[in-house]
Amino acid sequence: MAQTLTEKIIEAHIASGNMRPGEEIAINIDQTLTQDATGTTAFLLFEAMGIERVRTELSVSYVDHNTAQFGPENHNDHLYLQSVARKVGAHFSRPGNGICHQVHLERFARPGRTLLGSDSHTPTAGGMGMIAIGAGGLDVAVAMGGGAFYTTCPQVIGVELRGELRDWVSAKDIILRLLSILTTRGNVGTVAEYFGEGVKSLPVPARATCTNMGAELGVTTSIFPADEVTQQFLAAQGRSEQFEPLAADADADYGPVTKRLHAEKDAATIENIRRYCTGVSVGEPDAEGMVEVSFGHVVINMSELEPLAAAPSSPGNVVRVADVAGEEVRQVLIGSCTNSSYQDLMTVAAVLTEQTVHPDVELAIAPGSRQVLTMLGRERALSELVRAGARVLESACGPCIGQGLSPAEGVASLRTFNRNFPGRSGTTDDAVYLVSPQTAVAAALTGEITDPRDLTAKLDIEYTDVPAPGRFLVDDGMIELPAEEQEAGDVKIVRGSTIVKPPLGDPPGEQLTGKVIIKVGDDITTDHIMPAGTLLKLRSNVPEYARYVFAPLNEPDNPTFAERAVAAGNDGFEGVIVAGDSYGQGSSREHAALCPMYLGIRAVIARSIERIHQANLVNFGILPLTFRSAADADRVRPDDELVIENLRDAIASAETVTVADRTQGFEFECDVKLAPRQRSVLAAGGLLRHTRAGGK
Ligand code: MIC
Ligand code: SF4
Repeated sequence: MAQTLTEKIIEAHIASGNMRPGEEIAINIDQTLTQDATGTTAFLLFEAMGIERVRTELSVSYVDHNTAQFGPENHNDHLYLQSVARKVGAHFSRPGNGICHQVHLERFARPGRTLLGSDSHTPTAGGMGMIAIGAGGLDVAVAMGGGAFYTTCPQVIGVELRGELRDWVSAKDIILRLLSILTTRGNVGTVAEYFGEGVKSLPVPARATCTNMGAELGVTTSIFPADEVTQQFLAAQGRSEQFEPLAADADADYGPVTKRLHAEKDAATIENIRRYCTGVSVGEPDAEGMVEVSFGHVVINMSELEPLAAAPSSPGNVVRVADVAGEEVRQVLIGSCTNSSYQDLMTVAAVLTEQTVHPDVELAIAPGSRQVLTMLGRERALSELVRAGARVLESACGPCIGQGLSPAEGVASLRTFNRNFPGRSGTTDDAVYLVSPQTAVAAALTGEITDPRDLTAKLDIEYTDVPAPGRFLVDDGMIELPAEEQEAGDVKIVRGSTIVKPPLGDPPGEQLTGKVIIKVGDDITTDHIMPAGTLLKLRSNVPEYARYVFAPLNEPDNPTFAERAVAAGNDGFEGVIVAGDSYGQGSSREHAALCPMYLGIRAVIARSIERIHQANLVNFGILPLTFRSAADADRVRPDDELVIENLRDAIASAETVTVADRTQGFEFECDVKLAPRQRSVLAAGGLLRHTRAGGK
């Protein structure tokens, strides 16, 4: 039978299960990637599993998130990560070497392989034709130890690219268009697979922009075929021998894909699906106004694309740049794992040549890797950026994760990043637009949102096409190799006092006697649950970090979420979080489960939960449940006492469970959407206990 590329790679790596979409499968993992903000916990958990050496083909530990180093915490983490990598057999990419996804694409990503990374943007490497999936650190630790990765066999959504991008329009506009069609919700358990005659016109880093920001769709991963363009990229990186041509079979079948949408609230999305998808059918609204929309595959004609932006404050809030043009801009930031490649930054430098940044705009640029930065220097583009007035930042995540450069109050900030969740920039009520490098640099010159196609008329700037380099500057001097196995015993692991062993979960009791500690609405991200920014340095210290769970939602003069959870625990209750649709969007940070678990949270009841977060909840022994009806979700209130009887039986096998709201005196049904292995993990009190007890 004809297969998609996703199916081919999964089939070649399947460890257990049937390849039927929706069923649980386990896949063997060739490579892993960790970064410092999630990696310290991942390696501490790896150590706690009692495995001495990594058993993958390649494991790379990057330091790119926490590089500001206010206080000793960050450097303590770096030294721990460097020494533990040496000992257990992982490569170590030193701070300054670049953002994990950019460096991995340049130096390690390989067509046909599988990669599991403790960062939600791991799918960046899908631009190279590999299956690259983001997961919690504990899942990555298990994979480093040679364990398979358990997930739902995905349904493959086809994204056909036709035509060719016009001048000033870029890969960022492709993924923003896709976000306007598929949205940030309702794509759990799917993979976006690109195909079609348009693919060949996109260089690998442009493909990686699309697969990177695919994370914002909530898909398991995104993937491009591996073709002559991939071959050329690998050759230019000095890795020709790693090329393998890969594509879906010509007659591979995509779809049909079905989405449940609200006939009125999602009218614009339904319109986009009609416009950009094949074989669309829209059903009749049910009692709640929801309709089933199904389609064959997405078709994006790149020749018709125009510059787009994700307006504040969601990556799914896509608008035409032309429609917001003229809005005043005070800050422009170019970088992040989405748009910081050599070609991206050379394009920016070409626009800035002989120009000066608008006097009212601050422009900062973070090259994605040391390779990009040194090449910009060699081409004299770096000096042109600096001359034009750009502030050049180190090759790291920096402002993307709120590490500095927070915008002033009430001003628009244009960023080439992938997330504009409220407050993520470090400024409350921020107004962050996500745009392409072309649109970003246009605003840096004009001081207002500008369609970059207008630059010629406005400033007499002609479009410059930057070709893919025939040879990248390859220097792996900042990637340390691990100690040989026989010498590993002599390596001493450096443990600063701020590195605290993560707590273990507990097996469930006979009954859950819970209290609702918080009730939140739709689209709650892990940035709401466990904010990063200035708190990021607390990642290796769960008791400290846990004080800030749901910090952005705490109300002044009232007890914090952490205080309420602890008080409920002292009164004999287990904590419950009640949420709306798409709970746990965004990052892979397992602290959004680990810290609530530390505070006594034992269940999350939501309308729907995103994939990585659902897995993290299970890994730390928190029961994820979904409301069967919107009316029940509306009715439950904060502080209500909720009881689930026969909890262990429910975890073992139930498809639904009855929750008694003792405060209001009513009962409601929830779905228990757990794969068989997740049930065993929960019964054991979390993945660490499950693995220690010999579980797979
Ligand atoms: C992010 O972009 O939110 C992060 C920071 O890279 C996270 C990982 C983390 O929280 O450490 C992610 O995307 O998974
Ligand atoms: Fe770093 Fe931002 Fe990419 Fe996350 S999204 S890995 S914080 S650059």
